Amino acid sequence: MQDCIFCKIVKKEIPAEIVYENDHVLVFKDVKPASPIHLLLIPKKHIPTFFDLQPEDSQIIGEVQRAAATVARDMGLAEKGFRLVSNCMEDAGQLVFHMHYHMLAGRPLQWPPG
Ligand code: DGP
Repeated sequence: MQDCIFCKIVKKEIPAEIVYENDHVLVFKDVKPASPIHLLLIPKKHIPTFFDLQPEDSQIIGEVQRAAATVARDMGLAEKGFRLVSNCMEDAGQLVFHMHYHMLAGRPLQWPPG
């Protein structure tokens, strides 16, 4: 999508610190980290929110989640773990309308979140 910042990162039109990429998934560092490790995991396909998911997107979303495990292992998080969260629309604080998961790790995290 033309005006989507994450689509521009996918197309390498704007820079990002990419840590993992495959045909369907891109993982890069969040520009405003909320924890020592804060990554964004996105489908390369432009899907604005969960409400836009189509049946054929199931595999892509599964790949995003599997990429979380791959990246976490590579980053040495297999022992301590990580949190994966996705903000969907206004009340959750979604700012970028290209579906994404935040991977937060590297410190004990509070629960419930604010
Ligand atoms: P959310 O509120 O869930 O939509 O989170 C959007 C996140 O995206 C937020 O933590 C900041 C991050 N972000 C926004 N623009 C950019 C960017 O251009 N580059 C990177 N790396 N992260 C961005």
